[in-house]
Amino acid sequence: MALLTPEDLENINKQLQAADSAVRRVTGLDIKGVCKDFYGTTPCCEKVGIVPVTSGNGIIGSFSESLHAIAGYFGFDSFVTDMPDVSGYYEAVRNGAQIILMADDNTFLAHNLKNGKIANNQPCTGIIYAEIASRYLKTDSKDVLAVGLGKVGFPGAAHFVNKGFRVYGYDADRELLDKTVSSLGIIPFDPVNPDNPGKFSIIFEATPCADTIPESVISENCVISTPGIPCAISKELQRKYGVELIMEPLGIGTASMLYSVL
Ligand code: NAD
Ligand code: 2YG
Ligand code: MG
Repeated sequence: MALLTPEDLENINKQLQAADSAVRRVTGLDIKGVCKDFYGTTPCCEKVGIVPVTSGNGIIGSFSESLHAIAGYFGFDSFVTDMPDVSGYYEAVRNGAQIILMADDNTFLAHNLKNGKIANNQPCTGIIYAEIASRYLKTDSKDVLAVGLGKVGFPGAAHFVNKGFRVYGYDADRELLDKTVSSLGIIPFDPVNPDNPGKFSIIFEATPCADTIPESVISENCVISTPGIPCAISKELQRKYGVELIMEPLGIGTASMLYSVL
């Protein structure tokens, strides 16, 4: 799995503010508003304990601090434990955490100790980026292009299907694409011959690669909702087509996790 770097997380508050403005332009609501409306939950007084984890590739500089900033941004009272790992978990619970946030290289979870709800970052991220794009105010189109159908992309594509969208899907892994086509009933998309079905006003991307969206499918003022890092399209294409880009490295997915466990 592609891991976040401290560079991805630089100026996380600014990145969140920019993402909030984009989400507002696309949906009429800010990130918090979409989460509240989608999950039907509102934070009240839940204390969030953030536990740094040293296993595998170890602590990512500013990961825990970024989660602290993100939790605060969305109105949650949070703290980062002094100790990592099991000692940190113990410290978080002893200090009154109701929700635990922690991540190793494979799993980033939110666990609400009071109601037992648990969330995984990958599906929560895919679903909320799909939900945001599905609310695009400037189109009535029910067609979506989904590029990247892995642990984030699959739940995102499934969310569009559940909401009644016609989903065209592509993944570089042919076997995964075939499996997803049959399990979700989506339409396979061929980026080498993208003439049919033409251009999209809603595109969802979740790959760890750059430049994954062919220019020929990008329509004027389309929304590209992409948790995938690095960005799916160049700055030039973004400008050329007036693309409304929803892309942020950690906060939108974390908000989705937190609201889902309330
Ligand atoms: P994954 O490995 O499970 O899935 C990625 C998929 O992309 C794979 O199926 C792979 O075959 C496919 N792929 C790779 N190159 C491709 C290409 N050029 N065209 C089409 N498909 C291609 O990974 P994941 O856990 O789903 O994560 C996807 C991306 O999302 C990563 O960059 C990850 O860091 C990022 N991510 C971001 C957030 C966020 O909050 N922004 C949260 C979680 C993950
Ligand atoms: O506690 C720490 O500092 C580390 N153990 C955190 C490790 C997180 C690893 N996961 C990732 O980098 C991401 N692919 C998942 C994070 C979601 C947002 N992109
Ligand atoms: Mg995110």
